[in-house]
Amino acid sequence: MITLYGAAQTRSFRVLWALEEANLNYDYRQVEIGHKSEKGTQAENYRQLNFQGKVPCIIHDGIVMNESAAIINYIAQLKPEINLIPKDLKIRAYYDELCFFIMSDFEQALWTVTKHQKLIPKDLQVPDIRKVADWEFARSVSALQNYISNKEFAVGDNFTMADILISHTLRWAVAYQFEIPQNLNKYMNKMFERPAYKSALQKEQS
Ligand SMILES: N[C@@H](CCC(=O)N[C@@H](CS)C(=O)NCC(=O)O)C(=O)O
Repeated sequence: MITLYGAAQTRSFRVLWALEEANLNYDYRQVEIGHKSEKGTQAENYRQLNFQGKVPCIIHDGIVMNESAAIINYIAQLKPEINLIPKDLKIRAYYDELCFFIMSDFEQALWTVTKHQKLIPKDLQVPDIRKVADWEFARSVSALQNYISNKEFAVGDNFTMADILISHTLRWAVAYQFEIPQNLNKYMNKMFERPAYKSALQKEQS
């Protein structure tokens, strides 16, 4: 059984969705971001699991993991028969490139805006950072537009965890009023029709 620590409208949704796609049993525990209370991410017992004091965090079979992209890849490998991660070396290389692009480039403008709107102390927030983020986002969304083009899935002919990473991050962009091109919008909405996405949403809201 996997234990997932998460919070609504955060990157832990990626893990919830991945668990639903993999059809694995799990125990979802909601924590309070930034709080020192018993269920807070700054509580001493939580920080012993995740010294970043962040979500997501999973515990499974004696290991603790704290990075969303690494966690969903791990989940994919627990159920190899579902093909949620490519087995072919060259396709896997492309998959990795795309996932690292999302985590190291595409996500960054969104994360900067999120932090400056609500996470970092008020006296450190720079409202004008939005201009820089808009510029950075425009650049990386154009790269993503090329990666996805008019494909149904990001990698190969079937759904993979890369689709979770990309469409979840696109949803984040839309929530923060970044404009996304039509092909990416279409791709994202198609992903949200998946039953596992809907189950994950329900789980997050319950
Ligand atoms: N690279 C990490 C980032 C995790 C992260 O920053 N999580 C945010 C929520 S999406 C968080 O817990 N923030 C709490 C904080 O910054 O105190 C991942 O993708 O797992």
